[in-house]
Amino acid sequence: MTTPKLFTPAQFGAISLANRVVMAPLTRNRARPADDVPSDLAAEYYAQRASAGLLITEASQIMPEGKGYAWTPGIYSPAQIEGWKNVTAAVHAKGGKIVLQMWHVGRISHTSLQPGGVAPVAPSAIAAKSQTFDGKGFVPTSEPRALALEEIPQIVATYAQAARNARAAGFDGVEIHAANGYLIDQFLRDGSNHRTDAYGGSIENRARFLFEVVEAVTAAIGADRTGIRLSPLSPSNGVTDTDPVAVFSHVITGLNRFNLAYLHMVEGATGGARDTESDAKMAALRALYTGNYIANNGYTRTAAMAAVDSGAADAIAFGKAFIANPDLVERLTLDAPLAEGDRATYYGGGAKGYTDYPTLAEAETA
Ligand code: 8OZ
Repeated sequence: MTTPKLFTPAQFGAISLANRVVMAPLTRNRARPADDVPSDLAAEYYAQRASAGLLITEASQIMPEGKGYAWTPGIYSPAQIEGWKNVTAAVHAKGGKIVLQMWHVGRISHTSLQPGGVAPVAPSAIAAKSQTFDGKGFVPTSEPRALALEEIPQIVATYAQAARNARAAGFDGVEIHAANGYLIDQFLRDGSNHRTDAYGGSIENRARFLFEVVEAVTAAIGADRTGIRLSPLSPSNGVTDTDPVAVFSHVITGLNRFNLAYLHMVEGATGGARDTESDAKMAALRALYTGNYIANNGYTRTAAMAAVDSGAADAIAFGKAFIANPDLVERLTLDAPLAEGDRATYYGGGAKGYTDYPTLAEAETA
């Protein structure tokens, strides 16, 4: 029997993957509260999962204003860069590859998480119908302040600086988080972007911020080390849009010219069930892309193998399955049973539910 393509190597730009099973970005809220430095346990957590073809880190804020939840890590301070060095060294020591997901939450934040307790920033002063976690409990997201036109270039430049910081921390590359209703997605959608300047109105204008970020990041560290994640049909974080297929047709077509390491798409509703209507729309959007394509959302082993064998995807990102199965690649290879994660320890806490899930071999000898 030939090896399913899912378990064979791939080359994504400058990054060589040993297989096509990717660990999706997973927010775990365990960074050091005082300064958003990745947890001391993060190196062990990621290294345990290093047999993935590629690890994508949890979303990490590019600047203090880009933070929207308690205890998420940053990639802007020297201490954070040092903290991430432990992670990349541990993953590389085990032969893994790891990219950092760069994040600005925009309006998905709360004044208590912002420097000086001020309103978070967004394309327009429209509150999301969403909630965030402030360290004590779930709170409604705060009404944002609309970014002034003059402030936008600085945020674009901060993405580029974050990408340079990620490389300084030893990452193989970065993933631009343009999904799930955060800042870049807020610019794309007409429900959250009511601007009347060059960044609002037409689809071209709403996509301007995304393309400026891609331009700046690829200029800073190379397109062959830059990926991007989109979630065209996801209602995450109160996203609304009258014509997402038109918006993302423009975005995906425009991304082709950059020759990125990869495009990573959340197919359908993030973390939700798959449905045939969104599958048909996603297939049409996917067909527009000419480069390496990572598919995500609810893939079973069988569906993942079929998607990669058929060329529908070049790799598959698994999220929740990686929480409780550090050796997910080995389990998928063997068609072994998968462990179930404990939701109570997904967000926040220490080693429990983070670094204490056994591999299959450890579980069998325990
Ligand atoms: C779960 C909880 C908090 C944030 C995303 C970064 O949805 C997130 C996230 C997920 O992309």
